[in-house]
Amino acid sequence: MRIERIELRLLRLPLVRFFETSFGRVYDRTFLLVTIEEDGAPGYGECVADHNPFYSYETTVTAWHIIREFIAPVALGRAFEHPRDLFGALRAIRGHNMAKAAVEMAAWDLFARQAGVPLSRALGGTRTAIESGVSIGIQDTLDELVERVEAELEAGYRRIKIKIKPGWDVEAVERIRARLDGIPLMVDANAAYALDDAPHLARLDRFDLMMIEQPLDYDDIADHARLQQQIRTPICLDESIHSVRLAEEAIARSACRIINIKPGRLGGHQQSIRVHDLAAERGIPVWHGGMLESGIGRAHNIHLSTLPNFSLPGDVAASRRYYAPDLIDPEIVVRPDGTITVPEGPGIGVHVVADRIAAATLERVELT
Ligand code: OSB
Ligand code: MG
Repeated sequence: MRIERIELRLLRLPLVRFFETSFGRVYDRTFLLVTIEEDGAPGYGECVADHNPFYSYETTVTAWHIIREFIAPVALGRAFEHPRDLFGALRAIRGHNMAKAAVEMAAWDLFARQAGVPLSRALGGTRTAIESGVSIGIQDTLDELVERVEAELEAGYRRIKIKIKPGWDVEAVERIRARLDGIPLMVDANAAYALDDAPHLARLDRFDLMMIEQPLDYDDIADHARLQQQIRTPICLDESIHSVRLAEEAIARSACRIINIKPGRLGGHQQSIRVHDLAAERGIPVWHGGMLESGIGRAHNIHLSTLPNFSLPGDVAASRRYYAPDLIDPEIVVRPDGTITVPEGPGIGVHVVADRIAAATLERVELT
């Protein structure tokens, strides 16, 4: 493929409902949309970098800068045999995985469209439907939390994840368990604790949680290994796993028993497949994380989730939980059995609504 044109847009969409993590509460989502083109055929990629550098150091502004000044010249400069070659071609750029991923994923979409196959097939996926879970943010009250958990179970979701932070953890889980014993339940701390909190986190052990996601700092594999020796609940790493090498290190040091895969964090589909394969080899289950994506990024996530070692429900939920309307039509729906059907058309296989994108656009640039 030869990428002839890259369009970069900065978009803002209001969230259907606020989302609160240990980083704070948000009411809307700002992100970049990358559209690439060859012979008039498009490829779409969503950059999951946020307005602020809280989840990762990347922001919409750094991603814009890195794509425009450094990634686009490489991507536009030569023909690629396969989208899997793009990440390696960007090696000289250190980090900035979210910026790289947006362009790489757009290239995969274009590649699959040109081949006339669904992206899932191009990625090596095998499923026709994926299992959906939900991530429920911190609420104003524990009563509201329990209500939301019940509503999502009612909608069919196959596992519930709640966000935790100091002051909103053991009691929150206790309240849910008191009412809904036995449901598949997990927690995500987004790095809100320190190793000294181990005795406190061990109080979660009696609730039979599927896992605790990223309890400690984003760059701390050593302390996660120490923590895992002090708690029974399996640790899952999200923020800490930026590369195949870090995944290997975390597994080797027993810093986690499960890995959350987000292509934005890892630099795209190719690196995600490599972490997926490595984890499979080492007997570590993976699941697909979410970054409050619009339907475009969400469609990518669905396709990647069709690989066989995505053996736990992901944070890949229905459009209506996030954006109404979504940027795609029809929107992504979760069936009453808690699964999402994988789109069958070429590429990401969803129809992108141009005027909704135009309406949400704050800035736009075209690179050739
Ligand atoms: O840690 O998984 C996370 C959203 C934004 C940033 C980080 C995370 C999340 C979520 C939401 O948990 C997942 C989703 O529903 O998209
Ligand atoms: Mg997480």
